Amino acid sequence: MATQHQEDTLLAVRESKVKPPPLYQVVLLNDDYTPMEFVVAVLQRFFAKSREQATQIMLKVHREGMGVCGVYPKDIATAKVEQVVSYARQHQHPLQCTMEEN
Ligand code: TYC
Repeated sequence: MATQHQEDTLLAVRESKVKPPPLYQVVLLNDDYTPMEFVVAVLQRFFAKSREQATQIMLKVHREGMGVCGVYPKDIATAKVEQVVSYARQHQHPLQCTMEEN
C-alpha cells in the first residue's frame, strides 16, 4: 500500500508526462478559378465563420495566397480537409485545403 506522499509523487510524475495533443492549422490555398462566393460559403459551412469573418479570410487567401481557417486536433483537422475538398470537387471547383502542424 503506497503512502500519501508516494501517491502524490506518482501523480505529479504522470502529470508532467501527459502532453496536450498537437494542434493542426487547416489552411485554404488560393487559385484563379474558385469563385469568391463559394469560398465564403465553405468558411461559413465547415468552419462556423460569420459572413463577415469568412469574407475577411477569403480576401486574405485571395491576396496573400493562403490563410488559416481554424486550428484543431489531428482527427478533426483531417476530417475538415476531406469535407472541404470533397465539397469543392462536387461543385467542380479546384479549391485546395491542407493542414500544417502548429
Ligand atoms: N482567387 C479566386 C478568385 O479570384 C478567389 C479565391 C479565394 C479562390 C480564396 C480560392 O482559397 C481561395 N475568384
